Amino acid sequence: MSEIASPAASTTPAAPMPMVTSTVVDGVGIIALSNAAKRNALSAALLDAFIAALAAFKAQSVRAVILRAAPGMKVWSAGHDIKELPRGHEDPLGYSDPLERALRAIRSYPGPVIAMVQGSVWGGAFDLVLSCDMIVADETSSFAITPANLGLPYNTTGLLHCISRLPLNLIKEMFFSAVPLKADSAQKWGIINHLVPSAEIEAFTQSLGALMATKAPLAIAVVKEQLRVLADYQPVSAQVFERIQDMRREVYESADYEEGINAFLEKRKPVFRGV
Ligand code: LCV
Repeated sequence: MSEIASPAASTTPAAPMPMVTSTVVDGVGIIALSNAAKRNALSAALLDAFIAALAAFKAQSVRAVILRAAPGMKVWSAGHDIKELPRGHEDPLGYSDPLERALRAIRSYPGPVIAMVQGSVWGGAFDLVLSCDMIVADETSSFAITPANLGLPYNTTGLLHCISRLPLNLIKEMFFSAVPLKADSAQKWGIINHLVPSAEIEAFTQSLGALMATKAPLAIAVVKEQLRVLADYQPVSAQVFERIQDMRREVYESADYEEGINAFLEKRKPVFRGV
């Protein structure tokens, strides 16, 4: 019988836990955000791992994807990693920002991407779940968009994502108050497709994904892409776009934006002075 080598005394440090795990179950790709210590804050490292997992599913022609938090997490995602937000004189949500790249990866995936939400969703993570094709959530879910807590000028693409999904009065209340919207209100406003009890949400979401994975993938992909192009189509003149960028630059170069980030890092409430 071959000798079973005893594990060598580990001299090398244990490999860090992956921030994202992925698997395929009955033809459905499942990506779980797994950085519990940082409440799944959307750091460049986590988002690059997410984008890579999605690309791997695309290469394997996985027809439906579920995006979830690892089991047992009370926070689905704490939103953009505030520690990685650029400080002043740089657009905090520019085209090449890792969060924006992740949103585009979801919206261009040639199959349904279902956000399965348990726990609280914050800030840019709200944009992330809205960019998924549908949302299944349980009674513990809540949804908040929080630039007003940071003094951050949200970007036009993100506002367009909201406008194409939600009524203006709800968008304004969520952006201006930064108060989390609870599950029952999210269902009432049509943010979530299905409100499912915690005990049933995994099986429900898996069966929805598995059902869609049996349908014609080319027909689904072409409808998804048409809906993306049509929903994103908002003719804006160059002058209007430049004016919007000017207005946003004034905000991300403001003392309030500095104060918002510093207050978070110093774990205190921000004091905004409108300058
Ligand atoms: C980095 C974090 C974060 C985090 N970044 O746990 O929408 S916009 O425009 O605002 C956009 C730019 C955006 O998405 O901004 C981020 C918006 N997110 C938020 O405002 C949520 C900030 N986080 C929280 O309010 C709390 O962390 C929640 C309520 C999510 C969870 O509270 P809980 O008491 O369970 P802690 O606050 O103790 O956080 C645990 C660790 O995660 C880090 C936080 O700094 C702490 O790290 P340390 O243990 O090193 O202190 N963390 C949490 N959120 N967005 N890091």
